[in-house]
Amino acid sequence: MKIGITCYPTYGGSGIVATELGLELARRGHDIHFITYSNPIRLDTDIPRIHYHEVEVTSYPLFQYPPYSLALASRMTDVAEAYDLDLLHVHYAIPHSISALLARQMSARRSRRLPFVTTLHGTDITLVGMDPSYFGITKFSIEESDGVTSISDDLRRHTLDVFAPEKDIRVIHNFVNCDIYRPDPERAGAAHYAPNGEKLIIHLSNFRPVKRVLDCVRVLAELRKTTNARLLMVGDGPDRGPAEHLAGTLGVKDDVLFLGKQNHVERLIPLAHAILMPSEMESFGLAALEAMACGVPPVATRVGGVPELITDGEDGFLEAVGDIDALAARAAQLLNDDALHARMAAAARRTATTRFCADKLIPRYEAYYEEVLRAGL
Ligand code: GMT
Repeated sequence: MKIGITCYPTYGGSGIVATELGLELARRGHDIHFITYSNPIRLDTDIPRIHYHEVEVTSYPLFQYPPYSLALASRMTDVAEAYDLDLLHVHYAIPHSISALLARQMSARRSRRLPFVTTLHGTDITLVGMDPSYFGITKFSIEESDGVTSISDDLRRHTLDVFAPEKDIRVIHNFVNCDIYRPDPERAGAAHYAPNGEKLIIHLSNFRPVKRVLDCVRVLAELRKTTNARLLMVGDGPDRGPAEHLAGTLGVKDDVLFLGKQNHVERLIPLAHAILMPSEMESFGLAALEAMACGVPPVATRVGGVPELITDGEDGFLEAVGDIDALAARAAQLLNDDALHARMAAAARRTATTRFCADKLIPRYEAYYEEVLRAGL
């Protein structure tokens, strides 16, 4: 198949899923055309069958907000025609599915059939889409999509309840490449971050308020009362400054290492003994899955689709949002009880490999594309 993929090319779960999906599909022989405003972060464009088409958004003094959605729709239409695309797959509803809808209509004028699949990732539904200024257009874009997938049952339920009760929405969970994300029993390189033999916990996110990164710092401060531990903070975003400030205030500045955006998180995650994901909301929790594939058990909050990934007490721990004491106690348990850690690390890897490896989930996308293509005939 020839597939156009659009996503946010920056750091963030939806862009990562879209990029990894494109790479996996190309490995399986499909021609993949990324249509975005810049090169997606994890995308190596010299891979066979991977193509990249930049969307240029021309500015003009009249435009206070250059109309990216329109430039994208135009580019989608042109790329579809030039490369004979079979369908578009857009990640994150706003504004990508509306651009795809326009591209479908413009292509029809040129006698080209161009169906599109929208994958809902989370905040496009639970936060942004709920805002009154985007609600109507989000609902419309879901209704008009030729196919809709959701990355968890929880997100599907929420979408049906709030946006589109009649829509057939397929759940295709997040996936991970289990060959790239794998345990490193030696934790080679950990000493660089833990020169005094500290145990490491890690947090990865885009540092948005929904991730509650300040809770990570509070948990570390609490954890250090019983455990010689350090926290690796990977990523960047609006709450990084406040988190750095809080680390100073709580007296743990030297034990919270802010590493910024990292291109090879698969090298960092296996160095940790646990991952911390204290989010306010998480439709799935891709970072936790990546860690589990590395045999790093998660200490997370019981929200959204997270329980579809983590079984509390077996392959990770789930606690209430904002319960710093409970999160710190769980992390302490994992870091101080080697037998428990070994059992949970193995269970976490097993969950990733048996249920969420790319080779299990990618064929579901392929089958869904075929179904969408057949449906319109
Ligand atoms: O978590 C974020 O803020 C990024 C966001 C995105 O769309 O880029 O992530 C969402 O998509 C991920 C991949 O499908 C999911 O694993 C995350 O759970 C989801 N984030 C939220 O629901 C907050």
